[in-house]
Amino acid sequence: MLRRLITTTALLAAALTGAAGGTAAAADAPLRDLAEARGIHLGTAVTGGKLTGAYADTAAAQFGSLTPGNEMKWGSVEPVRGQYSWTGADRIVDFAEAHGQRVRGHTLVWHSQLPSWVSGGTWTPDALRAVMTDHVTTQVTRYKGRVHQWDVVNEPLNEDGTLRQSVFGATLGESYIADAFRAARAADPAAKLYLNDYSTDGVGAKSDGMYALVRRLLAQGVPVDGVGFQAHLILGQVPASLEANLRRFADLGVDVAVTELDIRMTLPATAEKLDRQKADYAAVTRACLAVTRCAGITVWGFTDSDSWIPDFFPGQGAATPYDEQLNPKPAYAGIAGALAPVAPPGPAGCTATYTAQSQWGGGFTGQVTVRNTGTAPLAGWTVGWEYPAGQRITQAWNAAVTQTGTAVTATHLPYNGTVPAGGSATFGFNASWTGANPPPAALTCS
Ligand code: 9MR
Repeated sequence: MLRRLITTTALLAAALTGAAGGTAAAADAPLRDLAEARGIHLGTAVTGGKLTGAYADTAAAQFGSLTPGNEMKWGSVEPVRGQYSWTGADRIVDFAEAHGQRVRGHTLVWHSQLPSWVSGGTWTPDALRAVMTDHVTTQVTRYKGRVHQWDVVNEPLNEDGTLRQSVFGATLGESYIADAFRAARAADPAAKLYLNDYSTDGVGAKSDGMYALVRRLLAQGVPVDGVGFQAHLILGQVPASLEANLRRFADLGVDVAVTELDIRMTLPATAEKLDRQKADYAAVTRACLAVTRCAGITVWGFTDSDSWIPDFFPGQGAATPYDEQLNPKPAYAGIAGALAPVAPPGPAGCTATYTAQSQWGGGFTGQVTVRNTGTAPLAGWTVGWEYPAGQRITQAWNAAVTQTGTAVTATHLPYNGTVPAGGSATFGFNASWTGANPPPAALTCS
């Protein structure tokens, strides 16, 4: 949990300024810094050809990780068998390095955006396996040490969780996944290797299929380091089980990441919809933060002018955190707000003070006030004192009070254990006395 705590006071101050200002622009700590301080990476997909001017400035300033939207796909890098073209991919990797950003490599083996010599070829299993592992080896070797995470296999499953009958699945069965991961591991042992898919964000048939697949692969010793959840979401429909789903995969012993986040809406975007989107972006961010093995979040394009949504879903759009003019939208503030620094808990502490209430022949009523003198809430309290003159507790309220000889111990009840910083709780008791009834010399509180 320590990695979730902010240590930089400057960031805390910046975020507080932002919150007070209430606008995205006022949150002057960039998303990438807010995210790093909370132990995750915040990235974006980019289009290499647009990396100039304000687009480049925003991508560099706000995001700690870049993913080529298309430039590392098989069809882009090896359009002709054995002839590689790295220009587009290099441009993004070079840009990332120049701006202290990581690179998520996307993607090595996918049924879509394949060159026609692969998708249209007639393959024996051995020939396809050789071509695939050559491709993986060549690309991962090319960027060895420069790509932090690879989506080794993308979208391997059908909606019902069964293996997609792509050219790879149909020709090689599930074994192609293991072979691709092993080739990637051999080419760059330090890169984190991910299996990535869409519509696996919440618990359901497809994510159950993915879960079973990851278990099988791990059981075979296949080097799967992480599972990517694309999270192409619809306004108001962040799966309620997102966090639980991420956690169940993490519990298998792999990292998880949100890899292609966007949240689309029916156009036109209204203030109300943008507000809803802000809450949705915040919810996804919180889900990742809540899962220790969630490595980060990548948005699939940071500006609405660079989003795939309008082309693929006519009438839908406005899916990213920036508008087409590169102004931050409420969604930006949703992410920033969720990433806001968490103040570390201050020193805990409490004091207890005794007040005599009333006294009569042989009996008396006392009251004790517990004060939280720390800067974090008390999650419970115990008060102790001595009655060397022989007083005996006979009855108590608002605390469980026990006495052993002269030692009295009072502990909170279920309803009054939580005491906010600066707050107090009070309990009382009746006791008997003979001879003398001096007040407690000192009370301890812990
Ligand atoms: O953002 C990509 C877009 O520019 C392409 O036209 C599209 C073609 O399928 O691919 C987009 O990215 C996809 C990603 O690579 C894999 N998951 C789904 C994404 C959206 O289609």
